[in-house]
Amino acid sequence: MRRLAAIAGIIALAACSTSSGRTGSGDAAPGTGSPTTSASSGTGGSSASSAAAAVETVMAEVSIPWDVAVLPDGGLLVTERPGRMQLRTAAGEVHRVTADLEDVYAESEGGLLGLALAPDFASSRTFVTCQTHQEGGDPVDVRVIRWRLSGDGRSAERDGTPVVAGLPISSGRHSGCRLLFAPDGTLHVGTGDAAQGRNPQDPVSLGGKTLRVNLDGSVPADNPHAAKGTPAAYVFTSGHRNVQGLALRPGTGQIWSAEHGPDRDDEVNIIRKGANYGWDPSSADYDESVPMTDREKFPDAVAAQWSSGSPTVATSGAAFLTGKAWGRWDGALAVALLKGSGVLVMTLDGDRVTRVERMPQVDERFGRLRALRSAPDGSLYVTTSNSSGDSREDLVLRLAPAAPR
Ligand SMILES: [Ca+2]
Repeated sequence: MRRLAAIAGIIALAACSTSSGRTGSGDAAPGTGSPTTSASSGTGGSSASSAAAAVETVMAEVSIPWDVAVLPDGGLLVTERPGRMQLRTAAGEVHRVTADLEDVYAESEGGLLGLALAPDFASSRTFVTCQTHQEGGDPVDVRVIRWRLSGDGRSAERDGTPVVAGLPISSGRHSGCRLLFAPDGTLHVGTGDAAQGRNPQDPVSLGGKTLRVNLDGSVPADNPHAAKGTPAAYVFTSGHRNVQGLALRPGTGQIWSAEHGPDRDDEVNIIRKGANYGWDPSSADYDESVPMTDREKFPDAVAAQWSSGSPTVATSGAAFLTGKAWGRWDGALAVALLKGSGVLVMTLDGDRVTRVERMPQVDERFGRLRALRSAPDGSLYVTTSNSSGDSREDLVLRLAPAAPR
């Protein structure tokens, strides 16, 4: 474990020495900023030496594990961005899941991305993925695909009809794409703006949005633009840059998101039906100097619940911590950081973020962190994101709840 952590750290340092040459929060490649979070986030706490015992590597030698789902029996299903799925059984055996992923366009930030189990997975074995799609080597779109996992977990059968398709793609930059089922059974999809200026505010573009769709691909009748017909009818919220995290707040129907700012202002938002989140880089081809939430242009735009300020930390996956074993962090929102190489824990009072701390168990120990998912037993799964190409430098970690002092 210690050796793996050290390797991850070396890789992160090596990657940081190269410039990605693009403006951005460093999703495709580490940014050039400090790997620590900004003081403006009100951080506190420091690494606790005793915390190391609470971190367990449950999968190694994986390549950009973009998302992880906890199966009802305690097993794990993992998507890897280069276009692979793996399963770890409850007994700890890891094997590849055979699946038709030939069409995945694994370039830039594109590839096999978000993953979510259907609410009835225990009986149906149905799950969904979000992935970039190519034809003849050319990127076509980002789409949500429905799958059925075999009884032995060794293969997945693909449904030929996408749940939703047509999410825009360009080079693969800002492809989104996070998936989350709400308590009412609808599927929420956090998308990226494809680094194209008009998408976030274009009502008929599925880029720079969150979408809400039924598992069978139909439009929920109470969607805000249901009467407009597709694709606008899929849109639940607009004005996003690149939604990377979606988390359901326990005991509520509330969905929180995390998204990347350009060279400032990563955001955590509450997703509200029909709302605009104020990103509009359309004044030039793709003008990233505009505010993440432009309330001059859009007075009704929803203000972020938390913003990184400058520098960014590259907020990625998000999950709520649950269970008394987390102490005062029970009910807090955890957000993984790519560039920031850690996890931020945001304590809430109602909807207000009252305190932001770095989680000592993983702080600057494992390089870039991407996905977060809470398990029913209160533990937290975290994936790293340090591979380049299809190298297998990454880990899936399990964190046992540990109350902060
Ligand atoms: Ca915003």
